Amino acid sequence: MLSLYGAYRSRASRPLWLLAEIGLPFRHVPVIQSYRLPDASAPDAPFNTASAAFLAINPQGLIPCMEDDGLVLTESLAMCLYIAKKYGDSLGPRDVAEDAQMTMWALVGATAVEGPALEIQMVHGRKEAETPAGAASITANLEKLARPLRRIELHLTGRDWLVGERFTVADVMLAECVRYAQGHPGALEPYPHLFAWLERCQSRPAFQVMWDTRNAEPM
Ligand SMILES: N[C@@H](CCC(=O)N[C@@H](CS)C(=O)NCC(=O)O)C(=O)O
Repeated sequence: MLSLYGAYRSRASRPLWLLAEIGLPFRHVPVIQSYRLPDASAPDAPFNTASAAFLAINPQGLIPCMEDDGLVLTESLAMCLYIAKKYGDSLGPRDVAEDAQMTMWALVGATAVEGPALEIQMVHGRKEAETPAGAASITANLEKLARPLRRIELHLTGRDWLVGERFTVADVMLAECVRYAQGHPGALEPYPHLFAWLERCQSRPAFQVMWDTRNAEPM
């Protein structure tokens, strides 16, 4: 049985959403980020990214981590692609061209969207956002997002989904990268097709299962 290590309040949300879409039984091991604990090395600390037992599985000390039939993967988007291809049926690629497109969208998410979107999430909603430095950081990161989001907006004009006219792992991976910027009012306003696509993705029952489980976890 596939094992998925990582709290829902982490990039584990990506494979966890996908697993819920597929309905695949799996073993969830709730590893928490060590920086979220007052003392990660305390004897009663929960299983965390600095625990020796976890470092034996992923020496990078990062979640998520996946094990399936002896294969260990780190990198949430690599896990998503693997799970979709092995277990996902139409959520995965039907041919080499779709495979390439799904890989492309994963890389757009990882290299162009995730970084600035996360920066926006980290500043937005905090007191820092009201300082000149915080506001400047949000503006700079919105500018960094402009090119990839415009690219996605154009692609989704006249399309419901990223690849193959159906919901696939590409939508899971990219939606979970774009989500970080979603809380900032106006961040997605210039991109109405992207905004509508994100709403379509997030209204799926499997997303809701993942999201409700995530929100039930302690902050
Ligand atoms: N590129 C990696 C990033 C993994 C990552 O940074 N995970 C964070 C949680 S979302 C983590 O484990 N942080 C723990 C730490 O920095 O000690 C992926 O997508 O899986």
